[in-house]
Amino acid sequence: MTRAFIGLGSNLGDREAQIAAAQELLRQEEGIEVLAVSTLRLTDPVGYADQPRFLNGAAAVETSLSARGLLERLLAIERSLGRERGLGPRFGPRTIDLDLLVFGAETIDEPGLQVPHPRLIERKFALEPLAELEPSLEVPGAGPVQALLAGLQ
Ligand code: PH2
Ligand code: MG
Ligand code: MG
Repeated sequence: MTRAFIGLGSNLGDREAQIAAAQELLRQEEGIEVLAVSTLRLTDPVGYADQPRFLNGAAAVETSLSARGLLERLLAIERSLGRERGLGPRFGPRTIDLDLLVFGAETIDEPGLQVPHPRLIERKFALEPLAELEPSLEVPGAGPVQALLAGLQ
């Protein structure tokens, strides 16, 4: 079993409803147990400014899946909630975004699968909910989430 952390994001349509639906679908997955979900917060868009504010949070899960297996489930949930890839700009608006942020102590750099998430340590909107869930969480190769967040502020 591996403990993993998933970033939750939405800035198109009913943000709260889509994040709630994503949580519900995560809970229904075999091999994924949702341990905790952070509070959700409105955040200014990063990377591509001309878009609505995001609702962001994070979930802690325990899973019997591999990192690749978990990622595939996340992408399937995104698709089932109407996420369409490759249409808008990179970092642009999205109905639902489920990002694999941390997968146990693993560091993976493969096509389509990088953990920890390559932009996690520079993103307050991703670090903050992680720090809320577990301040002492060690981001492999980077340090405790609390220290990473303090370094950004
Ligand atoms: N996601 C992005 C790009 N920019 N900005 C905020 N505030 N929150 C996000 O979740 C986000 C973003 C690409 O996934
Ligand atoms: Mg993302
Ligand atoms: Mg994503």
